[in-house]
Amino acid sequence: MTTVDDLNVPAVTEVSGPSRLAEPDEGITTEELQLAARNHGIPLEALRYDVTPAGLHYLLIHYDIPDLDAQTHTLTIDGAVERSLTVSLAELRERPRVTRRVTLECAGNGRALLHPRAVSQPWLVEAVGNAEWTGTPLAPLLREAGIAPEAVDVVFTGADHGVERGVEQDFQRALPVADALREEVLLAYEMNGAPLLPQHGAPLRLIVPGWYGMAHVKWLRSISVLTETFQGYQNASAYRLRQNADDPGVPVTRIEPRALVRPPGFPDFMSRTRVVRPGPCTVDGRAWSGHAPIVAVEVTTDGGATWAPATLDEPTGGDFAWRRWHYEWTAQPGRHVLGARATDASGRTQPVEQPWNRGGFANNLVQRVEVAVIPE
Ligand SMILES: Nc1nc2c(c(=O)[nH]1)N[C@H]1C(S)=C(S)[C@@H](COP(=O)(O)O)O[C@H]1N2
Ligand SMILES: [Mo]
Repeated sequence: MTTVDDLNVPAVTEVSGPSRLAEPDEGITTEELQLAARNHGIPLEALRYDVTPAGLHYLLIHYDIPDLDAQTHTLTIDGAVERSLTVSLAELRERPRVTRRVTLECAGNGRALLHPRAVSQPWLVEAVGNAEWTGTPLAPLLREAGIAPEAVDVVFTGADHGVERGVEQDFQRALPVADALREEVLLAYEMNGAPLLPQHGAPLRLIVPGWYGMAHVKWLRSISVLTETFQGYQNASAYRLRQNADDPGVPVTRIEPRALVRPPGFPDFMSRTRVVRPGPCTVDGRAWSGHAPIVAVEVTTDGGATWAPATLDEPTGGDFAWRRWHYEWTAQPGRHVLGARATDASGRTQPVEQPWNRGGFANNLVQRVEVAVIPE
């Protein structure tokens, strides 16, 4: 019989650490490309839309998209609660209905730009989207179940199943009880006004505004309350900020501030270098943070040597949605490197040196957009 140990993955005894680091001169592997082709990013020109159309929103799916039936799907709530609950999707739809605009960003966004890079989903900067999620708040359901006073973590289990670094598992992520009870956390069954698409978690997913993507468990089928810290793979092994493989690290939680430039002009097919005509050019983009509202965006047109303030547009989506900004640039002939730097109300900003960690998480290094200003 074949076991998970026979797969071309590290043995279970080696899995406490993060994924391997690429050699200094190692290009993107076929395995990384295979992941990149499954899990696409937002085309950067789609930063023009305040609400990201569902088909342009980034995707991250660890295993396979499971085959679930909205008519028969149920959610169970059990563990350290006074009464276990099982609710159907129809029952969830009868509960109070809330719609929120929420920016989702994968914790691995920026990973492939790190030196050395962790070999995993090789994101550049495009693992982000800002959708409108509709569902019912989680907290009242947890209160109805009656969380035990000694409860510590709430574990969310998806219906997808796979093997990761030798560990066979359902996709599971836990939140500390206090975070699970935050009023903004939703059990979402719609995205942009339509039932969830299969790839975004149909028929039910968790939305944890402000947190990196891994917390927003898709294909949600059960919620279990624990009286001790959850030791599952995605909390205890993956999604930790560590400096080396032996470092226990700290959990990845909220989204670090980031601004992205919507690339101006038109692209060269292969390099994606932008071609812009000389003269006035409005440079714009989006900025967000999961810690606190964005208070400033600065723009560079010389690769970070100098910075100028951008104008923030009026917020359009509440505390957890990205915000548009713009900057009037006079493009002079020649080569330029554009970028933007966001600062939030907590004082967090974006580094100009890479914030390196072993798993390549939360890398909010300033983006580099290569522009060639060429007369017609
Ligand atoms: N069940 C389940 N939920 C999941 C995942 C997964 O693989 N399985 N991926 C997570 C990660 S890492 C991210 S970044 C987000 C991506 O959500 P999206 O594909 O809707 O953009 O879903 C999260 N929820
Ligand atoms: Mo992610």
